[in-house]
Amino acid sequence: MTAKGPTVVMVVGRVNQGKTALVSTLTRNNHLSEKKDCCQKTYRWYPENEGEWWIVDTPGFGSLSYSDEKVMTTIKRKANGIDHVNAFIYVMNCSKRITDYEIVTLNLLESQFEDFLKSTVFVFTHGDIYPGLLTQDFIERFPETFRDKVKEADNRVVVIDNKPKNDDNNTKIKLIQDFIKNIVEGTKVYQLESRWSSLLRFFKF
Ligand SMILES: Nc1nc2c(ncn2[C@@H]2O[C@H](COP(=O)(O)OP(=O)(O)O)[C@@H](O)[C@H]2O)c(=O)[nH]1
Ligand SMILES: [Mg+2]
Repeated sequence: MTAKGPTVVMVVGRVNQGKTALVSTLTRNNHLSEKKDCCQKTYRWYPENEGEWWIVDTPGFGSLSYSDEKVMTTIKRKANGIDHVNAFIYVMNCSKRITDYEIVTLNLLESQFEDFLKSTVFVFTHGDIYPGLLTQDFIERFPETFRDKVKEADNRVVVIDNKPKNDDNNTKIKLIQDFIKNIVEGTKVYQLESRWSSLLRFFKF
């Protein structure tokens, strides 16, 4: 476990999947952000009886304006007083077909964060298109290569709607929190890099 500091949850994924909207949902900041910039913002999240958690919204992979390498450098760097990550949320839009790009992005994250999937919850946004969907049935429909990734994450999958007609996300939020609690109880903590070492890596010294 890390010496001190809050539980830090980093929200990652490809662009335009609902990462920022999910952060709003989780932190109960109910308005959805329509902004599409490449910035990394940290929010405080107070899950019931859990003290203070921090949640980091990150720029997405697969953007036309930023290379994946630049996004990775941003993600791996200490920023806003955050020097470690305890768990990740990998966000995908469940109304879109799962493509190989997703596998490429997951492989990239796995290459940079040891045992990435062991510390990850998969959250699917736009869940309103599948009302009453059982998560197990949803997982069964995944292409095999992707299903293997999810299996490595012990099938931690949550489908959520960031724009619910009536505010019924409490169970889903609780499920995400419980998954994260389980991950955090393990010993893995990801230390982030100083600005200097991330620059060195960027220039491939
Ligand atoms: N209907 C619906 N729209 C969503 C949901 N989640 C995100 N969006 C919309 O999808 C678009 C992309 O979301 P955003 O959070 O900016 O994606 P990001 O690039 O991954 O941060 C925005 O227009 C959001 O308002 C959802 O669960 N349902
Ligand atoms: Mg965003």
